[in-house]
Order: sequence, then structure tokens, then C-alpha cells
Amino acid sequence: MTEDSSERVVAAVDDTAADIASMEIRGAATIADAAAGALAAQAAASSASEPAAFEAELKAAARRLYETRPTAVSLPNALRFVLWDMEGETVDALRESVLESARSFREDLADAQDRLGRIGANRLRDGDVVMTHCHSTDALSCVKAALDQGKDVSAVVKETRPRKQGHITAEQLREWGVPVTLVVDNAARRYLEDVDHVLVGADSIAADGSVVNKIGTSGLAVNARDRGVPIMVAAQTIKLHPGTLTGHTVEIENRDETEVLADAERERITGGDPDDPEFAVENPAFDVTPPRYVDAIVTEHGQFPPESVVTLMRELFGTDVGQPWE
Ligand code: RUB
Repeated sequence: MTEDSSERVVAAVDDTAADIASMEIRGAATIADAAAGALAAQAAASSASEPAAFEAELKAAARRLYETRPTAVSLPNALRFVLWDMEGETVDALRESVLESARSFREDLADAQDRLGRIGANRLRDGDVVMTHCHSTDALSCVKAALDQGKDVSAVVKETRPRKQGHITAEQLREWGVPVTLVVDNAARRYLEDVDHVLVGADSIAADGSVVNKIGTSGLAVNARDRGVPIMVAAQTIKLHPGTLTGHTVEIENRDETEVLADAERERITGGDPDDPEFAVENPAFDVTPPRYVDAIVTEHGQFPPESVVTLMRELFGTDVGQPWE
């Protein structure tokens, strides 16, 4: 609960926010889906008796969710879509509008991923090998659609330090019967010789076509370009960052250093001084791949060269999106 009783945030919102922050819920599309679900839970459980109090609660819930992870734009985009549609003269009407927009947002999200997958699958030929980085449900939907089209696909899966989300990718691909070779991140260049595509997702795509994704994506893309392997980014349009149209930059999340180095390891390196001022660990979660290293951005609206996503962004978002939870 927030302190101000006119802005009660229900436990489901607090729990979702905590799960997003701790990465129990992770991956841009999954975060967006959970955030819309949490707003619906807030609307359903609200005990507000006045429309203004109901709206204040929804905005407080959106703020709570917004503050959890800064890089994936799908989170604020999900909050925008749901709050934009909040309308009505009574609490019941407002509630109904939020429940309906959250439901249709989540449905569209799943549908967009399926459509994107079918488009991405057209780039994959029978017998192709893809190299993956991290765990992206958008990227995996392309593989799934290719399998559904009867193509054989195999994968070289990068472990993806520090949290090893590559293991989730490997598990999913094995469930679908895809042969997987798991490699440490440092082995990527060696294995690029054996692959036909680098296939990754995105957390945010900027107006100039830069792709923000899990740390290590940009190095992989540079190596892939050097080896002549095409780089395909699978990203629904909720990954387009409308703020970059008006000069905002994408904030890169820095996570806790214990994800990189356990306390005992740190102690060993610093000779037992936990606060050694001469020793630092940094843990940026994402990096930026410039558009010149990306061959195609595959969305539910088709595939685009990175430099042209700006047109799509203007069409879908206009130029002034605002923050309806403020
Ligand atoms: C996940 C990550 C994924 C994108 C796309 O990072 O970088 O590639 O979020 O995922 P984290 P999806 O594990 O830090 O959330 O395609 O599922 O939206």
C-alpha cells in the first residue's frame, strides 16, 4: 500500500513490481503483459468511491510499475496504452474501460508476437542455424513459426552472462525439438563460422534504428558483421521508443554487482576488504547496437531496415506521447 490512502496500490501491483525488479518476471514482452495485468488487478480490486480517486489509484499503480526497470520501453508503452483508454463518468465505467483496454492490449501483444514470428520465419531456410543471445520470446516466435512451417532449424545459444538467460532459451528450444549447442559468450566469434543468422530480441529501439538489448548484443553484432552473418532483430512495435523521437535517450539499467561477483569472490580479490576503494564492479544490463550492424528489424507490421523504423514510430505513436501516470 502507498502511504496516501487516496492512492491505494493493491498487493497484486506491489507483487508484480517486485517480481519485475527482481527479474522473476523478465523479458520486455513478458514485462509489458504483466504490467497491463497488474493495472487490471488494480482496477478490479479498487475500493475507490469517486472517479478522481480511482484515476489517482491507477496512476499510482502505473508509477509503481514504471519505476521498476528503466530500459525496456514496452513497460511504459503498456502503461500508456491502458491509461490512454481510461474513460467514464463513474467508477464502474472507468473500471470497465481499464479492464477492457488491459484485456485487448494483452491479446494484441500475443497476436503481434505470432504475426511477427511468421514474418521472421520467412527469413529462415530449411536447415539453417541461428545464434541467439539472452532469452527473447519475440526471437523465439520466429523459430517456432519456422518449425511450424516444417523447416529444420538448429541453434547455437549464447549463455549470456551474468544471469545466463541463454539457459531459458536452450530449455525452450529443446522442448520444441531444436538441436542446441550452448556456448559461453566468449566463444561466439568462433561459432559464428557455423551459423546462418544472428537472431536477437530488443528492449528498446530508438528513432535512428539503434537497438537496445541485453549486454553483449552489440559486440555480437560487430563480430557477426565481420563474419558476414546477417543480424536479425525480432521486436514487436511496443519496443519502439517514442521518446527518442523528441531527443530523449534510452536509460541503460545498471544492476547489482553481486550478479557479476559473489561476496566471497570479492573478498578474495580485495584481500578481505569489502569496501576496497580501488576495486569496482560494473553491471550494465543492456547495450546499444548501432543501426549499421543490423540487417533487419522484424515486427508484426513487416520487416524494416533499421533506418526506416522512424516512419513506423511516427505512424504508431505520433511525436508527443507523454506520461499519463504523472
Ligand atoms: C531480456 C532481453 C531480451 C529482450 C526481448 O533482458 O534483453 O532480449 O527483453 O525479450 P532481461 P522479448 O532478462 O534483463 O529482462 O522478446 O521476450 O520481449
